[in-house]
Amino acid sequence: MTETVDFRGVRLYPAFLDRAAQEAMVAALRRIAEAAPMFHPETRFGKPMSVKMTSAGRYGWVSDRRGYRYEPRHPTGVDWPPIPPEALAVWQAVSGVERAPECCLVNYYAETARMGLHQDIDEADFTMPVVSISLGDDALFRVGGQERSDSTASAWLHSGDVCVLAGAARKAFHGIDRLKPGTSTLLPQGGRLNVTLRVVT
Ligand code: MD3
Ligand code: FE
Repeated sequence: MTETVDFRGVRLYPAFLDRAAQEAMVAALRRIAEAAPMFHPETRFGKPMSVKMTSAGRYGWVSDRRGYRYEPRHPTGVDWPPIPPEALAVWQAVSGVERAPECCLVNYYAETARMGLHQDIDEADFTMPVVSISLGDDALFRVGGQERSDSTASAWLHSGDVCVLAGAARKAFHGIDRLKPGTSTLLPQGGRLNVTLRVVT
């Protein structure tokens, strides 16, 4: 079992997935993107996000001019594909809860993509953790407190790292400031994939 590190209430499992497990996860994510193609969500202001996204599970996360929300179908109208067993196994190993995740959100960061500081508060039950899996290039992760004005701290996330956001950290502001391109050979085109598993209802 891997050691954990506490980073501002975020439980980090460095190198939780070995190379073979990372490759299997990427293959599973490619199958998700074949069924439910990645898209650049639009912010409330109509500006496309730099990160591309898709989802698996009963609910997927979408954003457009109508706002941010979970939807039972991809914008094209197709059902989201099922959450892959490889991702469910990570959830079962680290989440500490009995409920199964209902959304597996897949984020793709090209070299220059970033994600601004935000909270994940569109879910109904904040006693349910969020589990995140990093794949590909290193990413500079920033986490603060429950108020946007709270001080923040940063750490690099590496391919194969898993984070568990539970307790007070569940509602912490967080974001991805930048990638360090060329730091991983996992994805032939470079960049970074992040998987977050969530209970939505
Ligand atoms: C800390 N994704 O999809 S994952 C997101 O790397 C998101 O793609 C980032 O933020 C990414 O919403 C960060 C790690 C993460 C996820 C949820 C959190 C950190 C969190 C919720 C609360 C605090
Ligand atoms: Fe988030």
